[in-house]
Amino acid sequence: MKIIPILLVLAAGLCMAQAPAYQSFLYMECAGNPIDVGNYGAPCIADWNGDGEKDMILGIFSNGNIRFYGNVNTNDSPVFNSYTTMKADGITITLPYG
Ligand SMILES: [Ca+2]
Repeated sequence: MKIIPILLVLAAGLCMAQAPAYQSFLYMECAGNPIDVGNYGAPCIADWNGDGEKDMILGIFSNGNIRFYGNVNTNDSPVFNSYTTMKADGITITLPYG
């Protein structure tokens, strides 16, 4: 089959055309301390509270909780001073794994 190698070459070309650009590694901090949730933390950056500054939503693998870190500074230089565990109807959100 000749079509498979052609498709692979095309797919590789598309992947190379959209290669991501990575920046250096850095620790995210909260109140001046590195944020450490163990393995497999799942961060998402979005303006969750609608104040125009991007916040961090962080999923935690070990207990399935989700933390909200509100950005108290700017989008270019975010600062997180505290977090809250996210709830729905007063109940802590827990997403089981596995
Ligand atoms: Ca915000």
